[in-house]
Amino acid sequence: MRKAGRSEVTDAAAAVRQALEDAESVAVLTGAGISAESGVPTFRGQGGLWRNFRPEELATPEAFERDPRLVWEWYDWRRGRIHKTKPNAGHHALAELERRKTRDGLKSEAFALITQNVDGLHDRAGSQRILKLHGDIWLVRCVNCGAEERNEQVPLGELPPRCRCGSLIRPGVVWFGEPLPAAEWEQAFAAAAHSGIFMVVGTSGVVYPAAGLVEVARHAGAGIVVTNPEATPLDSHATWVLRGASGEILPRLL
Ligand code: BV8
Ligand code: ZN
Repeated sequence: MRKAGRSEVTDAAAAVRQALEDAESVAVLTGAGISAESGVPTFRGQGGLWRNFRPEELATPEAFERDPRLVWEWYDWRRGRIHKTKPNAGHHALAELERRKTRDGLKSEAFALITQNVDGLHDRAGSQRILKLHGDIWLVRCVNCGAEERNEQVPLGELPPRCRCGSLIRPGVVWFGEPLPAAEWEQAFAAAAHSGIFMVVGTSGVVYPAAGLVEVARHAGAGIVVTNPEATPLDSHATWVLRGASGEILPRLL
């Protein structure tokens, strides 16, 4: 993919800005890349590795079954990293876009933020309608009695944490091989299927079914905007590709 020069991005950004203005409904799919400028390591970029493990090796029920303490050491380390960060201009731009699209109290479906991220930075940036497809690192759940609570303690202390009922507590995230939460998936699917503009920000587009939402939107006739400093498999579906960092590109769309 040819590196678009500054002028091409500006022209495309102008076209996207107009399309966002005109769109009846906007849906956005974000991945780890939108949090990169906040200092949260992405999964597949540099720094995505921890003690030479790949995320696919630790973010699974089998890994937790085999060594719950090791998996919790990874999550405790990530919680500690995320705890120190704050939302960046990209997160804030999406919260502002939502305010603009829903300002006239238009139907709340006018805007949907669909995220694969578990870091909670969209919440802290003030986004309201957030569909968390892969859960939330600040939620913990008992594997036995299902008791779920928000836990923002950093570090967690005794690992793995145990529930009052004596069973193991797990992170409230969706692991590989696990189904996505049904309600969030259905709402995300509907948002993609009814979107006029579908934005894809900071995702390598390799994890399904989340990445499949782009095709749902395209089949529904949505304009597809991909924002990423690198080329991704989703670029082939894009109406516009804005090559660059989301913290720089998204504020320029407002
Ligand atoms: C499911 C939560 C079915 C945990 C995550 C073989 C065996 C088993 C399963 C499969 C298989 N083949 C395919 C599958 C399906 C599997 C899958 O897709 N695997 C992939 C790896 C091939 N999917 C699943 O298992 C899903 N479940 O299919 O269930 C089912 C149905 C019914 C009943 C039973 C089962 C569940 C997937 C969810 C996994 N959980 N996370 C945790 O966080 O610990 S996925 C993980 O990857 C994160 O959620 C992350 O968000 C996600 C995707 O990664 P990205 O967000 O894209 O991040 P990445 O690092 O890859 O890319 C960052 C991008 O940002 C890059 O492009 C970079 O260029 C860009 N960037 C960098 N800087 C910036 C930037 N962009 C903008 N600005 C910048 N400044
Ligand atoms: Zn319990």
